[in-house]
Amino acid sequence: MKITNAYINVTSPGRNFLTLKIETDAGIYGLGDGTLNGRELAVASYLSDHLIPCLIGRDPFQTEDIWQYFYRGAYWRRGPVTMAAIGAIDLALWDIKGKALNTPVYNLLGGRSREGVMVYAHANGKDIDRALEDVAHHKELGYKAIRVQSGFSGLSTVYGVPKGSGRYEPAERGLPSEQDWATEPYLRHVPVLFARVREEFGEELHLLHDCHHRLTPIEAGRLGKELEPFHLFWIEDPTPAELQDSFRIIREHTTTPIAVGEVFNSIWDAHDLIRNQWIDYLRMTLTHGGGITALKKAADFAALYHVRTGFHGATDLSPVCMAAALHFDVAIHNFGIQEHMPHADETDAVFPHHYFFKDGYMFPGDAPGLGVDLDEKLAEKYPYQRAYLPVSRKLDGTLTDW
Ligand code: CS2
Ligand code: MG
Repeated sequence: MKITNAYINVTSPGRNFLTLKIETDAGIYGLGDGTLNGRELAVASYLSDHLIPCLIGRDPFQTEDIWQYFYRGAYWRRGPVTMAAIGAIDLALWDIKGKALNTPVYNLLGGRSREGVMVYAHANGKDIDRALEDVAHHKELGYKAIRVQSGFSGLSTVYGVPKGSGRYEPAERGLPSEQDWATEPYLRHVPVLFARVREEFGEELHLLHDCHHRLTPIEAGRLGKELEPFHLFWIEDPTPAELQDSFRIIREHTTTPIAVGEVFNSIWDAHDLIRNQWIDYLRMTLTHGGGITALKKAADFAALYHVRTGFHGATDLSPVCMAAALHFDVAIHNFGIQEHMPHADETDAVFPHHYFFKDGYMFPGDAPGLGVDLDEKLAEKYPYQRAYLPVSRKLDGTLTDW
């Protein structure tokens, strides 16, 4: 089998997505998600102008050699744009492989290790009472695990809480908005929030919280310790992870489990975190981490150190990435949990798929390949509109981590 053509599709059904389609001389095609929220066109150019010309004529079954060709062959290694482009190619090739062998991709990764994949939902509110209402709503929908974020007095906008009544969408059209941040009221607020959630819903519900890179290591240690009575499933991105050694400090102060990695694009971003057991869950996702070929190696390495997966699954990863994640999640042994932010209806219409949600779990479906498609005609109705993630400033105006 040979690759005969490949092209990108940029569409915006509810939000921007970049999809790669690879066609073969067997009439089989594969899809890959290359979406990099706020930088989609950089990945589009990296694919169209640099990688696709080198793809034509290759054997799509050679997932390992093609991965190495684009990783080592580029000379300039790693980075979110490069690895999202390689991730898109890799997902499309695994899609082709599954279709050609007439089997779901999970069968190429060891087969099903479990029936369904436990997922977690996002519950949020502008204050604790609203957040509790949203927890109740998602519990009603059947979720066994819920991430809880809420606003608190002193800040006009808070990460993870929609500004208006609409859905929380991590990207806004137009230039980046600026949001305020203040650590001290946040650190006072979060333990109160989770005391209320546990009081209202008891101990059974898995609770998660995203600190979104905003604390110093010792602040994260303090928060983790103060949350210990509420037995969280994890605190996420407690501190920026460029200095992996920061997590040693957090670990010395708390037993609250730690998840990190949605902004990672290489196992080298997590190497020390894993081998020192400074984290409990790796959040790297297939698109941004270089695809199934890369993440299978990362997950197997993590398994040696009791680290499980907890893939990123926000709406800025397309249904192609979600489908691939569910095939991966259902197969690997050290699966932890999968993030699930349901896409907008128009997104699901552009990306028809076999995966489905039922009673707190998701199932990849049994279609050959990844079990997701792209309705290119419908996609044309949603032209790309540049959008950005917000930036964040402390109350004194200092730019900080959003
Ligand atoms: C968040 C994301 O889902 C999460 O855990 O951190 O919503 C993140 O803010 C966006 O994916 C950024 O594009
Ligand atoms: Mg996050």
